[in-house]
Amino acid sequence: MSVCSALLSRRVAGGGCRSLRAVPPSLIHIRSARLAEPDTRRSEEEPLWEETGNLPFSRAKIGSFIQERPVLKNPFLEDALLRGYLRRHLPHEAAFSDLCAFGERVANEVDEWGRECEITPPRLVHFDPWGRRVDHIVTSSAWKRMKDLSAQEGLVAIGYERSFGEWSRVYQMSKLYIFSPSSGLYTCPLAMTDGAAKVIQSIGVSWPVDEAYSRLTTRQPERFWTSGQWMTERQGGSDVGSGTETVAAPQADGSYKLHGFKWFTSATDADMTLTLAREQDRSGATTPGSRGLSLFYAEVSRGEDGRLKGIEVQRLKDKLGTRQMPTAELLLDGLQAHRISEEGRGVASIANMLTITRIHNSISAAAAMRRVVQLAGDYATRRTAFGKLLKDHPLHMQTLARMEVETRGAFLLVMDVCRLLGREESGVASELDAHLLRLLTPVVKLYTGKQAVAVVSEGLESFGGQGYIEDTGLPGLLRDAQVLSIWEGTTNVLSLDVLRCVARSSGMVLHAFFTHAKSLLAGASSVSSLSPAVTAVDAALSELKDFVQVAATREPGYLELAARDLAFSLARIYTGALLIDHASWKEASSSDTYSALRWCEQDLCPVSTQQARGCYDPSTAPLDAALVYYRPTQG
Ligand code: MFK
Repeated sequence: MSVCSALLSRRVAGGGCRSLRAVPPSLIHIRSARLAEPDTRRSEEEPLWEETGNLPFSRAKIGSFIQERPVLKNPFLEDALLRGYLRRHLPHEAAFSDLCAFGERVANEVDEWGRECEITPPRLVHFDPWGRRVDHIVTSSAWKRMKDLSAQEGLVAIGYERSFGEWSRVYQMSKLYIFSPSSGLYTCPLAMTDGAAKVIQSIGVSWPVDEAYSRLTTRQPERFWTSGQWMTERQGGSDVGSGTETVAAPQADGSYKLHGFKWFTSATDADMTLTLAREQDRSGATTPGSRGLSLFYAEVSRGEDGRLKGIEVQRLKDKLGTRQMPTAELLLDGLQAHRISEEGRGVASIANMLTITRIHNSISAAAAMRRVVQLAGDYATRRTAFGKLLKDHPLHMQTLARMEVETRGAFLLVMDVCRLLGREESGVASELDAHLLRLLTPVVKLYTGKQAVAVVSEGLESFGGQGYIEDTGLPGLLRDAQVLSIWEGTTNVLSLDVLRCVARSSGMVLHAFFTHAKSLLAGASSVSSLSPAVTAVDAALSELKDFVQVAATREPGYLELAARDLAFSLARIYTGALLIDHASWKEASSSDTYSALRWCEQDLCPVSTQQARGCYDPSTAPLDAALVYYRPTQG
């Protein structure tokens, strides 16, 4: 007989507490805890509980059960798809051992720093104790360590060293992928640093940006610079052509002084920036619209008096997430700068930066999904409910499996874009590759941004209430995911960018899309287990082709209404083809096949589905507006 049941029998025999037999053990514990409070009379049984060493709630009053936390393990070793993808495409021992060692460092060291960045957010000190304006952005020591680590690990440099030729971007982005969720958002300055290096490289590495380029791409922490990208002004971040008020006043020495107000400048502690401004002519006049915008390079430095030269930091942004990172409003008050694009070619020149930062954004999105799936999967092996571990509840596992499928799709889509970028940069890209890169960059950004919010939100739910508790570190994942669909172009702006590149290429980007997707399917045609998926993607491609043919004959507003669904269709179809392709690899696992099949069960071509319902017909726009603004008349 256990001590507990012996006790119960004794009490019942004494007639003192008959009803206890029906009371669940947990309530008995609560009762005995009350008895143990200092001012309460001690019960006669208590010495016996103490003797047995079985006196729960006697001190802490919180019970003995403590839920085990989810454990972050080496994110490289834990990621079967990442390792499989690299084994297939980049089977280099050096890359594997570097990623493995970095994964170890992320789990055992860097993740803590990321947490420190979150709980020690940057703050702005406007004045020194004697009243002198200094505008110091004070960041945590962890944030500074992230900068050194980024240089040492070559998180930007790898993309420019090109040690692995056309696969160098895949290698670089794999590192960023395992780093991102532990990075305390340091991936944001790295994205812009990478984008700035890319812009400089495409313009030409010469004065005045040669020194900057070497610092952006170095592995030496003491030389490493990060860059900002100051584009958004008070009128907004999407319509840059109309919204940019900053003017560039030419100086006698050929440089410029910038005057303007930048409304969202991320990672404001950067060492330099690329920014847009309107060049003034001799009379001070500027050209309106995008045609008046040029691209400028400026260093962020301080004078001997400690003040920022030509910049005032108005305030730090109070953001939903990404609080680890300083985002500020800046008054440019005569900031010295150099024009690095041709006059009026600012938007086209900064587009290279947008391509890079949008790919980084997509890496962060896929990485956020992967992280929450890893943690939720680990937690399911530690958490018991309704008599068994969560992992033994089929419905729970179905939910995690769906998250896994989304994560796999996002990963393959973004890695394929990195593959294309690497090919372009190493000079081996075909025309088809170049078209695909242009089309898929907005597609991957907009699709993974949305997926990340959904998957991370679902992931939090899989922890129950603990997913909602700040110091677990989990809510921060969701807050930080929300920026991914906003930053660097919203879903709708990027959907319109898809239309832009279709129109500007006279449809060649779509031709490349169909050709490559078909070739991916062709490689899997002999794998019978994949045939339902192949059939589904094939059918979706036909539907998409039909849509394009019909849309080409309709009024311009038709395509605009369809833009978002079109972009989603491109993402789902292409991702389906990539999952199929990966699953047809000779070393693929049954999970690779299963995820391809599952992915392809969804509506792969929503633009066709919605078209059949008349959702883009001319009557739709006024009906949508009427629905949004419907107000019942009184009574
Ligand atoms: C993690 C930190 C988070 C902190 C919180 C952040 C909150 C949000 C803060 C922000 O605001 S982030 C800023 C987000 N803004 C953007 O990403 C810009 C979004 N807007 C666009 O992308 C617009 O489409 C764009 C500004 C590019 C439209 O400008 P235009 O001038 O109307 O474009 P236009 O005339 O179609 O194209 C001009 C040239 O650029 C053309 O070249 P050409 O003259 O040679 O033909 C285009 O081909 C080229 N171009 C435009 N987009 C391109 C591109 N080239 C390549 N790729 C692209 N995506």
